[in-house]
Amino acid sequence: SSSVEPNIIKSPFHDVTLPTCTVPELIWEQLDRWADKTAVECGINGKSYTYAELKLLSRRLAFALLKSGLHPGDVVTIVMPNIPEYLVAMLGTMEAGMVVTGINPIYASDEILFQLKDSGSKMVIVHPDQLANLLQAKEKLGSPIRVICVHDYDDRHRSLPSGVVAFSDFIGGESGGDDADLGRLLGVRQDVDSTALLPYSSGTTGLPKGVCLSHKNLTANVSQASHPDINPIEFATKNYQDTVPAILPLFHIYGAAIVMLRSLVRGAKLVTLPKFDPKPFLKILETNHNIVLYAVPPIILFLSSHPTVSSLHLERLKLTMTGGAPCSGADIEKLRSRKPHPIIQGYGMTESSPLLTQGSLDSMKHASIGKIVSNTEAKVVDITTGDSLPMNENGELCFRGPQIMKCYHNRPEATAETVDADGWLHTGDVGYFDEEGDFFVVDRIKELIKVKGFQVAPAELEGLLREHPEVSDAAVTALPCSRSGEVPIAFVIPKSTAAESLQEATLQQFVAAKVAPYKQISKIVFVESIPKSATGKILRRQLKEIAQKK
Ligand code: AYL
Repeated sequence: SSSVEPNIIKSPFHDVTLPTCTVPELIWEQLDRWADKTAVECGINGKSYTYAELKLLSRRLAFALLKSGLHPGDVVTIVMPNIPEYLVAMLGTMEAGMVVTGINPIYASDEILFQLKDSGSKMVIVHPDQLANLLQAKEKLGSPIRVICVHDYDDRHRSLPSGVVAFSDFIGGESGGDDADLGRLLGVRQDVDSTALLPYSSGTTGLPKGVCLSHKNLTANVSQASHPDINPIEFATKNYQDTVPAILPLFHIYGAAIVMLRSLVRGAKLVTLPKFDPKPFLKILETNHNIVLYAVPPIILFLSSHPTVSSLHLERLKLTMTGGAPCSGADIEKLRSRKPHPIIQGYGMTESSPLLTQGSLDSMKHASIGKIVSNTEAKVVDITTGDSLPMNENGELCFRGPQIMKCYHNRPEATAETVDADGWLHTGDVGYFDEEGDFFVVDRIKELIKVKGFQVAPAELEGLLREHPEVSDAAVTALPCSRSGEVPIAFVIPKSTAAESLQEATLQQFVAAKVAPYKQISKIVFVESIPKSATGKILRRQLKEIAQKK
C-alpha cells in the first residue's frame, strides 16, 4: 500500500550492500586468504578438508551432477548426519544450479517418503546408516530417483545394493574444472533469484512445506549478519582461525545458514558431529581454540548444569549463541557464572533464512531476542484487528526484508497466508518491542510445537492418529516441558466401539513406529469432544489452555 503505516520499526543497524552472487560464489570469494586452512573436520574420526579441497570436491560434484542428466533447478535430497561430506553435497549441488533439500537423518521411511515426494527430488545423496530407510521410501515413491551413497568411514560401498552408486565413483571421473568450464556447462549465468535451498517447515499451520530460499535470500542473510555486533566470527589470518562446532543438524536452517555459511565466509573451521553426544562434544570444546558455539536451549542447559562439564571445557568459549526456541534465563545466568563470556540470542524462522533479530543476553534483559538485523523492518500487529501497535504492546511479530522466502514450494495459498501482498512475513509469534528497540517473544499463536528446537507439526501427528482404526478424531498441541521446552500432547476421541479398550500406550506406539523419536507423543488424553469452530477448525488456543492444565 502507498499510505505510510504507523509503528513500523527500522533496524538500528546501517543497511549493508547485498551480494548479487550465488551462495558458493560468496563462499569462494575470499578463498585465497585461507585456502590451506581446514574448512571442516569430523569430530569423531578427524577426517578433514581444507578450503581448497572443499571447493575442488564441490566442483567435481557439480560437474558430475550436470553430466548425469540432471538439470539446473532439479532438487537433490541429502539424507546424512553432519559429516564433512555434507558440505560438499550442499555446495556442489548449489554450484550446479540445483536445489538442496535436507532430510533429518533420524526420520522413519514414511517421513523420508513424504519429503522426497513433496519436493519432487531427482536424486538422493545418502549416508550408509540411512540407506535402508531411504531404499524403503524409494520403493514406495513410484517415480525414478537416483541414489548416491557417501561412504565416509570405511569401504562399505563395496557391497552397495545394485542401483546405488558410491559417491567416490560418482565424482571419480571429474577432475573439477574452472569457473569458465562450469559456466559453459551451466549454459547461462545462474539466476540469483533461483531457489538454492529447500528446507521444510510447517510454518503457521498444516503439514511441513518446502521453503524456497533463493541464493539472494541466503547471501542477504549472511551479509545482514556481517555487522561486527552480530557476527562474532573473525576472518581467518595466517595465525588465527575461529572454531565452530557443527553440532546442530545441517538439514535445518540454523545449521545450514548460520552455523555453516556464516563460518565459511570468514574462513573458520567447522567441526562436525553426526549427533549430539556429550563426550565427543566436550572433546571438541577441550581441544580447540577460539570457539564460537551455536546452540539451542537444551545445549545451554547441558553446559550450565551437566556434571561432566567442567570449567576446562568452557575455557575456550569465545561466544555462545542460543536460538530456535525460548531459553531459560536461569540457565543463561548459570552458564555465564561458570564462564563469563558473551552470550547472545538469535530469533528467526526457516522462512526468513533465518535471522530476523539478534542481541546480547545481558542480565538486565535475558529474555530479549534482540534488535532487528540490517535491511529489515518489523511491526507488531493486533491479533484480531491486524492494526500495527506501539511499543510495549503484545501482538503478532511481522518482518519485511531481503531474507524473506520466495514462497512455499507448490503452495500458493499457504504462501499468501504467510507473506502478505506488502511483503510482510507473519511469524505466528506473539511479542512486543520496548523503548530501546529490543524485541521479546512471549507466546506463539501458530500450531507449531518446538521440541528441543526441532519442529513438530500437530497436523502430521493428527493425521497419523486418525489412521488408527479405533480413533474417531484427534487434536495435538504443545505441553510445556522443562527438558525439551515443549512436547506433543494428544486429545483423542475413540470410536464408540473402542471407548473402553483403547489404551494410551497402544496409540503412542502406533505413532512412534512412524516418526522420528522427538515427535513421539508424550501424553494422550481420551476425550468426548475436541474444541472446534463452526467451520470445523480445531480451536488451538483453547486446546493449548486445556493442555497446560494437564
Ligand atoms: P524454525 N526465542 C523464542 N522462540 C524462537 C526463537 C527464540 N530465540 N527462535 C525461534 N523461535 C521459534 O523455522 C519461533 O516460534 O526456525 C519461530 O517462529 O524451525 C520458530 O521458532 C521458527 O522455527 C538464530 C538461531 C534463528 C536460530 C534460529 C532458528 C530458526 C528456527 C535465528 O540466530
